Amino acid sequence: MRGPLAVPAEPYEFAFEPSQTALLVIDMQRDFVDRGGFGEMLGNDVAPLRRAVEPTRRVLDAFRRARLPVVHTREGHRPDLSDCPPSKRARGKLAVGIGDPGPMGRVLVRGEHGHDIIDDLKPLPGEPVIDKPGKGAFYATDLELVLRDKGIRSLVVTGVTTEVCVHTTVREANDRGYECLVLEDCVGSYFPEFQAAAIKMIKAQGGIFGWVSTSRQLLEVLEGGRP
Ligand code: TIU
Repeated sequence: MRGPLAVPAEPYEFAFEPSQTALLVIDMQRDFVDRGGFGEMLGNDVAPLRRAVEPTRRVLDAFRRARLPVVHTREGHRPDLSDCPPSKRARGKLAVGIGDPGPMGRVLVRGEHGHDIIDDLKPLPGEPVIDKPGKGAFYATDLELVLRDKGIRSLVVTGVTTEVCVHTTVREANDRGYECLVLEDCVGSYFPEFQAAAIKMIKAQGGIFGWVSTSRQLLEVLEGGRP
């Protein structure tokens, strides 16, 4: 693929070199996204998260066809919870919290069914999966090393939830010098008002953390005349 390319975006067009761009798919885990998972058990409406799945799958397919790098993340902890701050475990005073038996196995514990990525967006062999103990994908992970080794400078960001792990990761990436394009139909929040505010915050002040566009606009640029 020839670069550079430019996608219509807000606050202005997002220019990127495809060979230096990765797709980041953040925390599309059963426990957050699926009906009957931990997120829904806490009383959240998973519908807005589920709406992000299909557009994200289209973008994922396009990156795979173009042989551009894809990186997935999962939020979770070691089975002994030695990498889970006690403050995180205690937060919310939940009857069922991190490490406890939940609807899809132990909540946010690596290796459990609910912790893994939904079938629709299942990583392919060769696509790195970054297991992260925090909300941000750079904190206490080797994501930066993985991106540096691939020569990545720009990130197309998708995943959940918009105002928590997506925002934290975009802020971390921005501080490290990465250019982030967030696809608003490929990110989701349990709270519509947080979705709207989180998207506005990224593109405010001349794009303080990054750019915002849609999957359709990106796919038109990436795959222009594809039948
Ligand atoms: N991945 C992610 O956003 N983790 C969260 O805990 N999100 C909530 O919105 N709770």
